[in-house]
Amino acid sequence: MQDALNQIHAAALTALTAVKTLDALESLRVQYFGRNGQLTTVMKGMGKLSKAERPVVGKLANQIRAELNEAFERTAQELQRQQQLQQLADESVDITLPGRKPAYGKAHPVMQSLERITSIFTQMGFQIATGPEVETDYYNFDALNTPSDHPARDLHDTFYLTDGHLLRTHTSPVQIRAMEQQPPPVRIIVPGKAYRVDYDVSHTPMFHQVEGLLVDTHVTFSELKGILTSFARQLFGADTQMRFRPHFFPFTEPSAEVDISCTVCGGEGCRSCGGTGWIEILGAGAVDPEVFHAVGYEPEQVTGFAFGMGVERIANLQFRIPDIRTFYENDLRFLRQF
Ligand code: 2NL
Repeated sequence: MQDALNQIHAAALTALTAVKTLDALESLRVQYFGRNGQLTTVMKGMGKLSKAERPVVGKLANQIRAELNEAFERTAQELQRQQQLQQLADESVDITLPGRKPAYGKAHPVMQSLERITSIFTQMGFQIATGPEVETDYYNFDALNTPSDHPARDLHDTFYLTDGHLLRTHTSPVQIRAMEQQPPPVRIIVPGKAYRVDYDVSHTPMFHQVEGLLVDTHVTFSELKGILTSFARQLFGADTQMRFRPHFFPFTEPSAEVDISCTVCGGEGCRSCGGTGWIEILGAGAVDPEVFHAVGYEPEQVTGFAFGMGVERIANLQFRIPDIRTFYENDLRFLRQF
């Protein structure tokens, strides 16, 4: 029996050195001290010993139990200490790490162009005006000297809604509304979305326009040329050349399409300008008397000029995008380049 006790003692001490967790320690404790534990079982058998053996074996058993208890207690303390150290290491914060940089958003490239265009005109004294994108036939066409049977309506493929409503095909209706609401002089710039049934490398069904309108008692075509020349030189550079080509719009007379010297070759002729040296950037003209008549202005008393440009087209010239549809595909790899 003494041998058995000594073996249990030695085996328990060896097992203790291998214990790595408090859970493992507890199951080891049960294995020796539990109700059916090895030490408990041996001690239960002491009743069968002779009177002479009992005190000797009993003393040894008590001594071993005390020693093992103490060893278990020491191991428990050591494991608890290790667990605490591990927890501290896991939860430690490195205060020397640099902070995370917040991801800044920025304006969409088309909006960057639109804001540059409008700011050039506001610096020249134009006020920004905006209005509804869902319009009536009257504001989008009739008031702009484009009645239902006018051939110019074929130029716009219009998104028609119900009840005589439509998605505006240009931002011009905003100028009509502005003139209805205030007497001359008017000096406004109208940025906004417009819609046409159109989809190819240079057209998306939704696009942006900036239109301008200046109405006063003695506004001339030469002032229009001066303002647009100043605008183009601020946007494309001081040595930009201008060309005004006669054109037709239902709402202006006379009308012109306006070209700038090619931003790529400077006018020599290259692939970008189709070998002509010129690139069209906007349309313009003197406001047709019929338009003044529609808004209640006296055509004999006032003159005015108006112009309009496509923002995607200008953004395209600035950023040189082969297909403007990529502006609206929401691919961040594309958009982050601007
Ligand atoms: C273009 C040409 C243009 C206008 C827009 C306008 C507005 C009123 C009266 C007269 Cl209320 N005209 N707008 C005039 C000429 C040209 O736009 O190519 N736009 C992209």
